[in-house]
Amino acid sequence: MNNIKNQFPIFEKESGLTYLDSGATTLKPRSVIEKMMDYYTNYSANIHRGVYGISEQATTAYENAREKVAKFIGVEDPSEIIFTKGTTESINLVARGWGDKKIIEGDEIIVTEMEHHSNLVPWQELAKREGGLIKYIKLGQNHKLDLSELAGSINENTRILAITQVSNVLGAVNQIKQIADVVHDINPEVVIVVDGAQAVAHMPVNVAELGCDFYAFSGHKMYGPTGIGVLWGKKMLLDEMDPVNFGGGMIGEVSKLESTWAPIPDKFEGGTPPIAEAIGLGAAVDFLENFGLENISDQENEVAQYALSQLATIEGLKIFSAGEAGIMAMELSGVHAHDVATILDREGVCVRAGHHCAMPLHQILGAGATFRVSLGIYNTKEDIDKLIVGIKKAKDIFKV
Ligand code: ALA
Repeated sequence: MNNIKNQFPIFEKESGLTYLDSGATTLKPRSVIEKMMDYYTNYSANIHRGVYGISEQATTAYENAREKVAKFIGVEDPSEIIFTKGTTESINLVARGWGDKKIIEGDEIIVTEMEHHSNLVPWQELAKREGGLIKYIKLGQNHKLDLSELAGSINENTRILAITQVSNVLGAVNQIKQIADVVHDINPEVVIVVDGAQAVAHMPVNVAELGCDFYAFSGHKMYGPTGIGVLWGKKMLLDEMDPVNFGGGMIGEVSKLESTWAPIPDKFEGGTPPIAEAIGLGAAVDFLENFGLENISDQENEVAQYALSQLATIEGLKIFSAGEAGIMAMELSGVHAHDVATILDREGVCVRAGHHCAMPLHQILGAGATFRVSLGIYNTKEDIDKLIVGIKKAKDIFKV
């Protein structure tokens, strides 16, 4: 993976850029940008509507992207891939489309203490609407989940387990297969919804092997465009779900007072979809597969281990990380996370600061705010050296 930065046009303009915020969004490779430009320049027609050449070309490109995404996460039937705006919309679709129909008073929804608000708030709201109960899997040692009480928390009222595959703060990788097995041994009916936003660009994912029912992720965190995401669901569940976005393209028949719905995936893709974005996402899949997810994971892990070893030498730095998936949040004693991030910015180093859309987790960690390093395919040990210099400058400036 030598000279990978050459594939990202942003580095031509910003040669001093040290981008350590891929958990927020990844930079975009030339191949993705060009694929989208090609659509806009050469065949920017609407899909599924025209019988003329460029509309059919656009439809084919859009549906090819769906097939690529399906293959990418080990799904045989591309109609199980629903294009959404992103992970948040995907999870909200399940909460509304499946949850509103199926959850009744007294039903239990299990979440974990490390969830991003996207995989927490939709379930809180569903529970409020339908009279459900939210229960938590707690954080244990080493910034990993404590699974010792998992079996005890599942019962005949459990309907949903909503869990992230990779924490966007701790980088902890949850063993979804192992967790799904425990849950389904006790109650085979539990629907397992996995937030894969921080996983898909960093490790091979096969949803059948994970044993989950729904899997959600975003294009822009996997070198694709913003405005496109994916919800994968088992066909049986998607078929019984209600659509939540009504209008053109998602109907079967419409009469003056009643309508029926198109089969999946169209049922959930009302209105003109993000065509260029879907095509760009297909190119992002090609980009990732060209390197191989195993190779990407190995390289990111090597840089992450180097980062952890270097960060450990800085006095007053508390690191909240399981040391996995290239994600590590931290706190510098006596300096607010936003101040650290601002000083790092002056050094050309981009990190995210705040609660990273995980307020309950930060309360549990006892941290008001943290700054977070999250790696991508382009990061090197030199990037980490610049990070370390920047954190030391922050210490000097604030005299801590
Ligand atoms: N969810 C994204 C992050 O963790 C935005 O930064």
